[in-house]
Amino acid sequence: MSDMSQLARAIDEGDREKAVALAKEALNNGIDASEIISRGLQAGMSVVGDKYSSGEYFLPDMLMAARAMKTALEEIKPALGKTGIPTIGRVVIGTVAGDMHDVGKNVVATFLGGSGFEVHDLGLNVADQTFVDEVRARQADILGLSALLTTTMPLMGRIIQLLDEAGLRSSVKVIVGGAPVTQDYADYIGADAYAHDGGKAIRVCRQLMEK
Ligand code: B12
Repeated sequence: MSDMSQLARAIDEGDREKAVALAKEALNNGIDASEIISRGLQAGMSVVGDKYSSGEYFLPDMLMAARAMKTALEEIKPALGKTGIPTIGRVVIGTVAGDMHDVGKNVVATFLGGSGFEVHDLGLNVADQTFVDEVRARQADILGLSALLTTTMPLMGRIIQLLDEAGLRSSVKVIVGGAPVTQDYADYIGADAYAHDGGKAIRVCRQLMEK
């Protein structure tokens, strides 16, 4: 009998071998692949996100969990058939132009990818218009903008303005983050949401999808 909470715990512990073995066992026991992903892998990553947010976990814990998740996911992928990995929503994310900081953005992208979002990471130093073009091309539900410098932060407001001018503002939720960014600043530039770290970003993005 496969217990999805055991699989979630293996992800939480970053135990790659155990996660793969439990995922295989669940498949052999006839459990649906999408259920293994949502109730096992994604559930585990949500716990990791919360622990990271509360300061119980640090970056290496989250990276080990993400690695365990990725390997177990590879094991399950063939069983998903044509339906593919079930996705909660489509996210386009990147660091704004002139900003070469991408460690935090990568954490957020990994967390969101690991918790069931389809993530299109545009990288760093991304031109304003590229965000707009990619939101349109990918039909993104959420746009994530990262800025680590006080000098590049204002570009997030500019991108929101460009989305508006392109007629895309009502179809995409914008979430902003980065060390100097605050909830007040997010409100000031008209973003839909702000998250202080990758763990919170999972919860906030899930809430955005419910709206
Ligand atoms: C590493 C680093 C660099 C590296 C970046 C390497 C890389 N590939 O990212 C390098 C060496 C390139 C660099 C360069 C510079 N840096 Co620098 N850098 C840092 C440093 C030490 C750590 C940043 C980091 O990786 N943190 C770890 C991650 C995990 O945290 P995080 O980025 O905050 O991300 C988390 C949250 O903010 C949030 N988040 C982040 N993005 C997003 C996006 C969304 C959508 C959401 C929801 C959440 C979210 O979730 C993340 C995960 O939990 C910071 C200091 C600091 N404490 O922040 C300075 C810092 C950001 N740098 C600074 C400066 C000044 C510079 C330089 C101008 C230095 C120089 N004179 O050349 C250049 C600028 C280059 C450029 N054009 O961007 C200043 C910025 C000051 C300011 N107020 O603007 C800081 C604050 C250092 C300081 N105290 O002076 N830097």
